[in-house]
This record gives sequence, C-alpha cells and structure tokens, in this order.
Amino acid sequence: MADVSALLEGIRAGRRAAVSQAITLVESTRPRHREQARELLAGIEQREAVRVGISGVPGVGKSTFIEALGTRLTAAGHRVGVLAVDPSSVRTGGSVLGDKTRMARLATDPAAFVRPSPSAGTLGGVARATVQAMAVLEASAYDVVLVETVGVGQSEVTVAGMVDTFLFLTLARTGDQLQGIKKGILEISDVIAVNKADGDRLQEARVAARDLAGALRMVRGRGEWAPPVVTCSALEDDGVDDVWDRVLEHRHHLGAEGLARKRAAQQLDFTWALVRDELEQRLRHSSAVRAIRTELSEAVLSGELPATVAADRILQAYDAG
Ligand SMILES: Nc1nc2c(ncn2[C@@H]2O[C@H](COP(=O)(O)OP(=O)(O)OP(=O)(O)O)[C@@H](O)[C@H]2O)c(=O)[nH]1
Ligand SMILES: [Mg+2]
Repeated sequence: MADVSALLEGIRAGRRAAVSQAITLVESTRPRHREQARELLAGIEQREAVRVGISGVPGVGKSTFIEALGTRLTAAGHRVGVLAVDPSSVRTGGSVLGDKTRMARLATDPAAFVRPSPSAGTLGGVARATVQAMAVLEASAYDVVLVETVGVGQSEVTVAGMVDTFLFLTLARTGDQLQGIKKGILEISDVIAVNKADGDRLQEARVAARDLAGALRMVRGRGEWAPPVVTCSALEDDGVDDVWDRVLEHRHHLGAEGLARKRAAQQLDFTWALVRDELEQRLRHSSAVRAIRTELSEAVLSGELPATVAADRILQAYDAG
C-alpha cells in the first residue's frame, strides 16, 4: 500500500492525508502492513504531546467537551489530535459515527485532527493502534492529544495506561448514587468534572462535586495527588478552561521527572500488553489448537474433562504446533 518514506515526509510536513494514511497503516492487522508500520514508527521523530484521556458513561458529554476544549486550544495556537477508543466498535465491528458529527467544528478545524476508533480487533489491538496513532500525531507536531473512551468495561483502564492525565467526566450524583460510579475509575482519575452544570442542573452539579470530593478523600491516600473535582458545561463552554487548568496543574505536580517515569512505566506495561496481544492472536490462529478445539470444548461442556486438563492439552498442542 504505502510508500513509507513518502509518508514520513508527509508526516513531518504536517500533511493531513499522510497522517491519515499512516494511522490507517498502524491500525491494519495485515502482516505486510504491520511490517511497514514498524518501519514507519522507527523512522518518525519522537516528540511528546500533552496526552489526556477523557472518559465517562455514554452521553455524559465527552465529545461535546472535546469539541469545546479542542476549539479553545487551537484558538490558542495548539495543534490538537483527537483519537477514540470505543469498545463497542470492537464488539460490533462498526465505529461511532456520532463522534465526528458531534465535533463538527473541530473536524473542520485545520489545526485539529479527529479520528474515530479503529473498528476491528481486540481491545489490545485497538490499544496498540491508538498508541501508535498517538506517535504519528506527535511526529506531525500535534502538541495536544485527547483520547476519548467510554467508561464501561476495561477501555478506561487501557486508556489511562497511555496518557499523562486521565480526566473523568460524570453527571450530578449525590449520596447513594455515588455508589454507581465504579470505584476503580475514581482510583485512576487525575481530574474529575461534573458536566452538564447548566440550567436547572447547576446547583445539583455543585452539590454533587462537593460530595464527590469528599468521597474521594477516602479513596486516595495522604500525600498523593488529590484529584480536583470541578463542574463544567461542555455545551455552553463554561468551566472548560478551568478543567484544562486542572489538567495542567496535574502535569505540573508530576514534574518533568515524574512524567518521564510515568511514561517509562507505561512503555513497559505496553510492551507486555503487546506480547499478550500477539500471543492471543497466535493462539487463535494455531492450526494445532484449532484441530482439537471442538472436541475439547465438548468434553469440557459435558463434564468429561476437567478444565485444568483441557487447558494443559491446549497448551501442549500450541507448543508442539
Ligand atoms: N445540557 C447539557 N447537555 C450536554 C452537555 N454536554 C453534552 N451535552 C449533551 O449530551 C448529549 C451527549 O453528548 P456527547 O458529547 O455526544 O456525549 P458522549 O459522552 O461523547 O457520548 P458517547 O460518545 O455516546 O459515549 C448531547 O445531546 C449533548 O448535546 C452539557 O454540558 N450540558
Ligand atoms: Mg462521544
């Protein structure tokens, strides 16, 4: 497909078509493309953007928020890349069309690059593609990269592992409703914003932010970064600048060394994630495993064979194959 050196040249020059093609290349699972993607990634200039993950339940306003924030940032002279990690597109094989339409301004902004979620593969595969797409954007002088992900399943943990700051958007919830927020997500969040703080919901949002800040003090230990909880209205672009200030404060708190350490640790985690993803692919495609798969599955289902024995046989077949 691609001429890697032409792509590299285009990326350096900041040409959108080249950036777009390069991202398509890193998303591809075809062996020839993966080889070219490796060549491409080895050749691009390594730069570091401000990497921010944005998560929250469907409909909380992530895309609207990114539209407001991204427009502000490009107006201030930044180049903004937007990527999405969407686990539902992994399941259904379709990608979210909504994201583009809800970022109408940003999608036509010459200083922004909006890319929907890759639509094929496992979450591990999508994560691999996203990390590489991030590198492509950075090499093309996008200095802020925003990654949108729905706060269901594992995708937010995956995204938190590839960004500097993780922003969690939520809706006004107080008291018992706070239980509905997964504890795990509060643990990985660096900044929390109660969105849709507008109209009749403004007061409610403020109360919710205060309650949430209280609940968080119990989750986090002393001396750790205490995630600030603020309110905003993405729709009215109110408080979005304040949320961004908090993101920058979190960066400042990490400091250059802390950030470097965090990124290095993420690289190591990513290394193993790549290995696991590759092993899973190989397991799935192994003809030796395929040959015994149905028979073993039936034996386990009928209670004839214990899971431990079946697992051993599968691994033996894989190792021998
Ligand atoms: N009143 C109000 N509505 C908002 C606000 N932010 C988003 N919305 C509305 O909420 C709906 C969902 O917004 P999106 O930005 O698409 O939400 P999302 O979190 O990206 O949703 P998914 O991508 O489907 O997970 C849209 O109708 C928005 O107009 C806000 O601050 N205030
Ligand atoms: Mg969205």
